[in-house]
Amino acid sequence: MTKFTNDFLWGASTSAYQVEGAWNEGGKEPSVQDVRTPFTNTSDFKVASDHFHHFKEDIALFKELGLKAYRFSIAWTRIMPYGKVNREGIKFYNDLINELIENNIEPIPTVFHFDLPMRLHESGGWNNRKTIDEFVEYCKVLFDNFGDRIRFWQTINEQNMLVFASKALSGKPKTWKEVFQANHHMLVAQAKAMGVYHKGKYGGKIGPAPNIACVYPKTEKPEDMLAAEYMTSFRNWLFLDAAVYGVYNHKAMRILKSLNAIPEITKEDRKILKENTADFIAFNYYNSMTVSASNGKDQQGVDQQSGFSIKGFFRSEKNNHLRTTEFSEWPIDPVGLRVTANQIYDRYHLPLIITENGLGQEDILTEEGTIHDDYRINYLETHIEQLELAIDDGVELFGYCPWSAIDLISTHEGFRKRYGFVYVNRTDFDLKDLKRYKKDSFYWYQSVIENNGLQAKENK
Ligand code: BGP
Repeated sequence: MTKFTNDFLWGASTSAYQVEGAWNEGGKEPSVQDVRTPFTNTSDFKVASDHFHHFKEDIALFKELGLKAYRFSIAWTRIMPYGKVNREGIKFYNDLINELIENNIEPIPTVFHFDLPMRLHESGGWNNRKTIDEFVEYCKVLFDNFGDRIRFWQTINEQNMLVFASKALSGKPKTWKEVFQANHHMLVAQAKAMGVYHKGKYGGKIGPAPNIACVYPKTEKPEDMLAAEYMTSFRNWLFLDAAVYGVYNHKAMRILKSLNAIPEITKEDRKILKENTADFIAFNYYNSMTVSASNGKDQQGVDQQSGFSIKGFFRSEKNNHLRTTEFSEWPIDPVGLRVTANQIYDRYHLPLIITENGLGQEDILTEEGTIHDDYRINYLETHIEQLELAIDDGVELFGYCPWSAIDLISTHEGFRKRYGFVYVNRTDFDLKDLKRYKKDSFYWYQSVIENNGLQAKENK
């Protein structure tokens, strides 16, 4: 018997700057992602998978895959280039949303996924309080134009990773103080946008989409447990407590104090946070974390998923019980997904949807046009098994959208690191014909969706 409800949203994910391309078409303003120097040996984001021009063909493939939902992001720079509403941008997303609906695929948009308009970046980005108003205005345009067809809006993708990997995602290193002031402005912007949405009675639900990872203590030492608790508060609950309860987490505050990074929070900000909270929680999960008590050295992580350490509180450790991915050695931990989903549900009692989870790996296109990605099938299958168990535990889970629906450019590791169910024929520096091919994982996921879950092992 399947554990998943009949209306469970089996989906898949992408984000605008990683998949769309057409970086300077349709009246679009460049975003920080369009203009930043690409990481060594990786493509820029100018063409990506050219989804902007191929979206109908891609949605036809999503329909064949059987997707019930498509989680994508809207490019702020298409909708409000240089601060003005752009009809062409609105038309593009109207066409995309309508095409999805005509194919019985639920559109689940993210308002902001790492691609701040360049103009705002140059005037201080999220450190400038004015960005809050720009964001809220942009959200209102989205709600007014698309709100009649959207049931689930996500505000900001992985705000916590934007904070902890600010170098990778926005170009230049900042002090902790600057980073957490920017973070505070994002929290206020998110709360204001949720308020505008609720007040406007658009009829759907709205929530945040952070990256949440459970944190294990390296040993049974009480100090390691405390370290795990501190990291959990700092990496996870700081963001969700603000979005769901409208408060700053006390242990995260303790760390911010020691980093001399407590943001300026006005009385009005506190009120806004408290009065405007989330209806559901979307979260991305790739791996768990493991920490021990701090050894007094402060080291930063290298990318958005890898561990990091905070002097006096916790130190990231390798978990010797887990295999790791080929790229960047992220721990592979399906049970961690069950733990994470339970922790979130325990704490907030809101419906959950997983908006990213997946394996980035190089794929080989054979001469017959096939891609044998059994490693990806294995990754996803073991994670879905744990979701079934989480549902058994009582977690209210209404959707699962693996990353990614189609190959796209990794945040910092280029096109070589592929995640899709659909292969896109290009490399980092050769655009080839951008032809789409179905991977083995495509047919596998198609049958998962058809069965509304994994088939019992003995029937396979
Ligand atoms: C998340 C981001 C995605 C995506 C994914 C995979 O942090 O929300 O945009 O990039 O991670 O990470 P990467 O592309 O670095 O492999």
